[in-house]
Amino acid sequence: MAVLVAVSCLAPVRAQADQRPAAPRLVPAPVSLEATGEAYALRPGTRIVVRSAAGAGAASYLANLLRRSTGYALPVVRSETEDGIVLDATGLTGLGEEGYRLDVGATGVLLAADTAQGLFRGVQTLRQLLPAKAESLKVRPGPWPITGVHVSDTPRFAYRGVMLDVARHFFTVDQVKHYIDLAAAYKINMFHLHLSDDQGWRIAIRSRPLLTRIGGRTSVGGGPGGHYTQADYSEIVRYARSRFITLIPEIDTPGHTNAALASYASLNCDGRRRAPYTGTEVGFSSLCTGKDVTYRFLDAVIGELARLTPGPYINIGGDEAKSTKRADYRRFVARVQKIVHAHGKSMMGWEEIADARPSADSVAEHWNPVTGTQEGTELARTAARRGVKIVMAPADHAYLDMKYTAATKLGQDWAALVEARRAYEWDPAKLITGVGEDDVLGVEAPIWTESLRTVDDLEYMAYPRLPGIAEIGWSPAKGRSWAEYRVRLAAQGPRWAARSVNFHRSPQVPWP
Ligand code: TNX
Repeated sequence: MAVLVAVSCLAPVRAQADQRPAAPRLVPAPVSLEATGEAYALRPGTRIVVRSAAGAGAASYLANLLRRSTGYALPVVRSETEDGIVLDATGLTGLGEEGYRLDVGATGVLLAADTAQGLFRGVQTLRQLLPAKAESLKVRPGPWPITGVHVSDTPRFAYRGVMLDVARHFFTVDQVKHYIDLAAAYKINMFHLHLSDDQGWRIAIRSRPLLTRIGGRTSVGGGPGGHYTQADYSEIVRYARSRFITLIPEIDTPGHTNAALASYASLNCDGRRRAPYTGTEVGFSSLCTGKDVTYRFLDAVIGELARLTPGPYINIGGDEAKSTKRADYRRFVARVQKIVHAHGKSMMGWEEIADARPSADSVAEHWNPVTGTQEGTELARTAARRGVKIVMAPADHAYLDMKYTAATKLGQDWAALVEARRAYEWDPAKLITGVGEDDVLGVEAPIWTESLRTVDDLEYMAYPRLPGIAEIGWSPAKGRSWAEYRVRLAAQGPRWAARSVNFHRSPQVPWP
């Protein structure tokens, strides 16, 4: 057991309290954290020890990460007795699927969880107990102290997601992996991939080859577009899974479908192919909801996607269907929900689907920038009343494509200007009257890419806001405050710098 407070016996009681070791600056904040004042020194001979096969994934992930920066061998060994950095998934913490306990003392590190997933989340905490240079992609000189702590941790919400729009601008498999990796560090566990929109169709569907041959060849601004083969898609699924992140594919319907309407004439009510679209308007396209061919098409697309997707959800979009009559929209969503169910999945969609009597296994995503009892909050309330769980992604807090300030070159401002503080200062269970903690499945930070073309662009818009959304999803609501959070957030800056992440140096944050 570590000595908690290193002070002289003569020190008065008051002074003892004041000299408590400073807490390490962790994001997201764990449920409980106690600094011991000790440290474990990572050395050339340190071994990463797994007590059972369940620890192997988290152990090799940690070893690979730290080998890069320390240059140490860090062998992963399986042993019941050895010390070192010990990963133990014995199932005795009682902290749930994603919970973990982490004890770091001078003589060793013990990370314990009930599942392999819990160990992986705990490894993300362990990372932040090392100096920032541990994130470096090149070998750096030591020393490599791991700050002494006792941590016990488990998430507030089961769903903590990010969404990436690869339709407006296409991102390669490697770029997507990079985006996933950065988010995994903040205990994100859901990856919502926006695979189709007016400007592009990004996933190969074997039975409908024109979707990628025609619909895949465009993007905003007239660039060349691109698409994932089914093997590419499976590689993204596998990669996310190795980070204990569930992939949720979205095929946006019945609006946001110009790329599909340009590929197959039969999907249009007038039987005529649409011209490709490379602008940034929304709301002008619609599948022909009265034609059977539309549902045969969706059955084929959803069927192929469902077979490639181990996660429980297929996202059918459903947003901004301004060119679909309301009654048609309702019938359409009800019919597509049946198709999703027939392929063994649950339906997810933007909050508009709440209006179409989704079944209780469905999930609706709140995105409109409205709060309290304002007009526009009815959809989320309706979802809650029908027992449909809600993911909170209010555009005026959680959209990573909103400009930080009027001077931000990238992004949009239709919902709000969203600086780091605004992205952090909200509570998913208090935003909308009639939508409480039990109605909320979790939070998501979407990044729309009309104006974002490169990984540098994505990084700049996501950091430092994404960790704030991740903390809202993970950490207890009680005691959260911007004044305290901004100091912990500041400590992430050097970690991003060490990995060459292009983050926005928000003046609201006291970067070191
Ligand atoms: C609205 S929010 C959209 C997207 C745009 C985004 C830009 C939502 C469900 N739909 O189609 O890309 O705004 O911020």
